[in-house]
Amino acid sequence: MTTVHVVVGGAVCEGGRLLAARRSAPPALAGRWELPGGKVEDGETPERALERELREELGVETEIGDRIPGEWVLRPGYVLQVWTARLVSGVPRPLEDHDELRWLRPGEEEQVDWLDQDRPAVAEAMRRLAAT
Ligand code: 9L3
Ligand code: MG
Repeated sequence: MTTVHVVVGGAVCEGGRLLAARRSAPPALAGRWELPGGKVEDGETPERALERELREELGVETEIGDRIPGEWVLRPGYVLQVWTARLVSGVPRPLEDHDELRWLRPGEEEQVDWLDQDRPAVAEAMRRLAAT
């Protein structure tokens, strides 16, 4: 039996902008931008995992919203799934695994070098922001 591991990413939106986070590790990914998040642990739902990751990485409490449809292969056995998220308390800071954060409005997404697998979800999150 093979297990597919899920990595969850958060499309954190506030005030019509999407949060982008620049990775500081590992070396192969450092400098690339992503939707913050990480691996779902055993016994965790993806939503709870994302809340935990956003708390650990950014120091914020969030409410997880809709899933952005789709699933993107990161490497064999690992897929990225993305949920929208809303800030409940705290101001995001790059506490762990990131060295810079930016808030981007629709149309500004090409200002940063996203990880390839994040791009479709970023595009969809920006379409939703632009429509609201
Ligand atoms: N990853 C890709 N896009 C994302 C996230 C959160 C993660 N939006 C990739 C980078 C790592 C792997 O998934 O190779 C595990 O992520 P983490 O636990 O190092 O954040
Ligand atoms: Mg992470």
